[in-house]
Amino acid sequence: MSKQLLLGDEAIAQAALDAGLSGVYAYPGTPSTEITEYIQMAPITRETNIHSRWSTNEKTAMEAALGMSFAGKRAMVCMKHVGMNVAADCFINSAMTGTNGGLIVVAADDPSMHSSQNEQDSRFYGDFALIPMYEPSNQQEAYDMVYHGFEFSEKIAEPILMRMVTRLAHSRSGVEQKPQKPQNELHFSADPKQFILLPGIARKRYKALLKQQDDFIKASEESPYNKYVDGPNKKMGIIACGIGYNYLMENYPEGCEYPVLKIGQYPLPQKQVSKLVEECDEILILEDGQPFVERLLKGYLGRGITVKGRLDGTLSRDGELNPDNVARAVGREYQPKFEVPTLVEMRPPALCEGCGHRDMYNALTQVLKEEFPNYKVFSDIGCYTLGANAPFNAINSCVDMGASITMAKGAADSGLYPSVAVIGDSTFTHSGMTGLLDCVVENTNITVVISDNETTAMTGGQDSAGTGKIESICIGLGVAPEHIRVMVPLKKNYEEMKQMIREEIAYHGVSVIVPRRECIQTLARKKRSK
Ligand SMILES: Cc1ncc(C[n+]2csc(CCOP(=O)(O)OP(=O)(O)O)c2C)c(N)n1
Repeated sequence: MSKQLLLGDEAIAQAALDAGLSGVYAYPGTPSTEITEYIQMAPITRETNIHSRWSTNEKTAMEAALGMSFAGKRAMVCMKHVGMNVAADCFINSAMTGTNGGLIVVAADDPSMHSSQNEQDSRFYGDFALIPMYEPSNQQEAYDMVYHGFEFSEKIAEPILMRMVTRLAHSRSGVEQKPQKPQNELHFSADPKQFILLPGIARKRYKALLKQQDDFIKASEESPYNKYVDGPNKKMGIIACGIGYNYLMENYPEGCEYPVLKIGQYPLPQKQVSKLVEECDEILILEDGQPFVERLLKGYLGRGITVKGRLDGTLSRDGELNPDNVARAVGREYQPKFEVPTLVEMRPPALCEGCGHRDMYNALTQVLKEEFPNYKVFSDIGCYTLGANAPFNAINSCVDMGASITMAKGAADSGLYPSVAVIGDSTFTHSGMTGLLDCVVENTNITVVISDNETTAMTGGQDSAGTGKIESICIGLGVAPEHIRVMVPLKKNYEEMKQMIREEIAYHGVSVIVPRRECIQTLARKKRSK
């Protein structure tokens, strides 16, 4: 079959398409976005009607994919690691219902926080849900895992969690494709109550899931993605997970002197881990992200076997693995084959020149600083978070998607005035709407700025679910129409904007201000493609 140069994300997408995918469901988030974008662009998606439109958030994505699996078809859900927190309710319960058509959940983790607010490790979620997980060491393995993973999911009737990391998602390598499979026909579970998690049914299903755990361990012991490679020096044994194996091999082109257990499938293969522990004096764990395997091996008291890794300081407790720190952990000096020249000096990200968020912050902070000095601004996640930096220094918080409105509410409940929320249009529909409803229900004294650039700009300009609907959503949630004020954020409009802001802050109740101007990046792209 043909070989293509693919990003890790693209390898996952191509594998899903080749394996007879019927639908991908996702909300954008670095480093997972390219999976869905690749599927959207693939000719087969249009030709065979594969679902690929963006979902409103990760929870709706996860639920829709479970629905597709319910109907017997193969579905994939993709998200960045923090998206797992949003999807978690359905994700954990999907392990309880089990699946019908194959279901793969891709969580792309971001160790070192290249573009995230934390570096949580999604393997804890897979462990929590008690389902098998894959963690590829390279792009080909990512392809193979997804291609065969649907079958595995259908065999065990459970979802599979596929854990990626940024470096693998965003680097390219040659990937060999496998033959195209057809989509599944619509078909339903033989058990009509499988997906009804009433306590009486859920208890039975939970026992069944617990019973499956030994089979999952056996599958890991027999998995081609877990490999025990013996070495002559038994002073140390190495467990190398996912991309950690790649970094280790970079240091040992001639083969490693220590026994190595490569991990690509969880739960951990018990037999191979026992063999390594019995044969070696101490164990080094190489895992990108948090010390998931290390904690399992060490146990709570950390007595017994000697385990080295992130918990004892052999490797840093935070940040990514790389060939350098892996070299130090195995007592070697990493010799890069070539110097990487500095082509572009590092600089902090900034709002684009001409961006509407700039004009929104300029008008807003002028009014607040001069007329309402006790103000606080609760912001959210998107391009407008860059209002935290100079010259704006305009915001006081950014925690998780949707938290602007609800934190501003809590602060307003505490007596803060003015309490202002700034949220983007995509983040508003992702998880700001319910918080706004809380404010309406209690008539909270709050001013919400929905800075609408009619796209999901931060992640590259994907469609935004709220485009053309923001005012009607707010009216539907119960905001008084006269306190929904729309403005065009441009310098020439500053006086008019400032007057609107002044009036809505003075209003004691829920008001919404919508500065609306298309993102200059999507605008430029549209002009170029004309
Ligand atoms: C739970 C979660 N999902 C996805 C992301 C990735 N992400 C960060 S901001 C953002 C959307 C921003 O869109 P919008 O609110 O419209 O603001 P804009 O960037 O367009 O200004 C996304 C998808 C995230 N940080 N957290």
